[in-house]
Amino acid sequence: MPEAIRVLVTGAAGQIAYSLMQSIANGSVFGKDQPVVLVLLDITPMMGVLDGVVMELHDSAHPTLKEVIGTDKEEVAFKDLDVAILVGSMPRKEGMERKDLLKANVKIFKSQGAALDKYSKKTVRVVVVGNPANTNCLTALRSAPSIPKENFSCLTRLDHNRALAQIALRLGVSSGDVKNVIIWGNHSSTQYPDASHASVNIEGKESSALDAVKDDSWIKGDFISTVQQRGAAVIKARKLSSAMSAAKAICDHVRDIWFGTPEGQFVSMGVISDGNPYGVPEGLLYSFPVTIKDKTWKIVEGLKIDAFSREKMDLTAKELQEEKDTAFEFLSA
Ligand code: NAX
Repeated sequence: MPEAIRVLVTGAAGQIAYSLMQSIANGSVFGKDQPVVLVLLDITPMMGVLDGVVMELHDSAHPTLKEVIGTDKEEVAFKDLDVAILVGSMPRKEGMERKDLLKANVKIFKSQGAALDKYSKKTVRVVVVGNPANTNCLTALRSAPSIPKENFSCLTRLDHNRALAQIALRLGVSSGDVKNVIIWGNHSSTQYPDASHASVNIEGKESSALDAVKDDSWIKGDFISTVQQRGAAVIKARKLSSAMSAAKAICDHVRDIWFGTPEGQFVSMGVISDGNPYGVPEGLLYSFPVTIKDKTWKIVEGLKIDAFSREKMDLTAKELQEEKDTAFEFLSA
């Protein structure tokens, strides 16, 4: 058996974490032979609830779960981490301005970034889920200067999976038959779900998604808006935000970081835009198509970008730039 890895989940008393932990504990993310110490962080008023979660994890009797630690202290939570999954954030409350929301989250992710810097392994892989996920990830990255920027990413895999599913539903195939959709930009309604590089396997025959769908107006219209608005649609129906699908997407994202992406496939992930990839301004945490090998992502190069895509990619970059500017005012304050 290899040495146990330490994996932190924040927002651990919340609904996404509740759906997520079984998969981490049962070996579906890091492998059936990889022991895991699961560290769970939430805020002090949630410690009673967190006790219940810890009890349930013990009661699940997973052979790969070496230890469970529930805490409200950052110095305990961030110690010697191999993986940090930052789910907890300040939710938008009624009457709250976007600026106030950003300010509250800068405070949380500045503090957690500093804790990563101080207590975690320099090899730690950090995945930010809590919204606004891209900008929270950028804040944490900025606050952890001793950890390589490439170790940080934010979750846009749920949007990616939603895009796969919409194409699969349209064609009557399974999501596993569709690959290489792209989510560009922000995990918000300005994101650009792009099917123009996707392919589909229908009865053993591979073709481009555009040729298989044969409906350009759907690809450029309802497909995009359905994926962009899917989170809101789930809230409207369930009266709660996506949790099961979000947890599944986190597992997909972290598993791909750990084991790499399959040959010939890329996935979407928010990463730093250093080097101006696809004309996206430097220093944004922007979702790109990536491949992953040896726990290191690489942005897919050379994809053709037409005028329609360009406009949508720029629009979501503009929103991220504005979020960044506001967040960094608070960061340096
Ligand atoms: P819940 O409200 O159920 O849980 C959030 C938990 O975070 C609560 O237990 C809360 O006490 C805790 N928390 C708050 N501040 C904290 C801090 N400073 N340290 C540790 N814990 C803290 O929300 P849930 O539905 O689980 O969603 C969690 C986050 O994921 C939200 O920000 C949500 O917007 C975001 N999402 C992001 C997605 C993405 O694709 N990036 C998709 C799903 C989800 O909407």
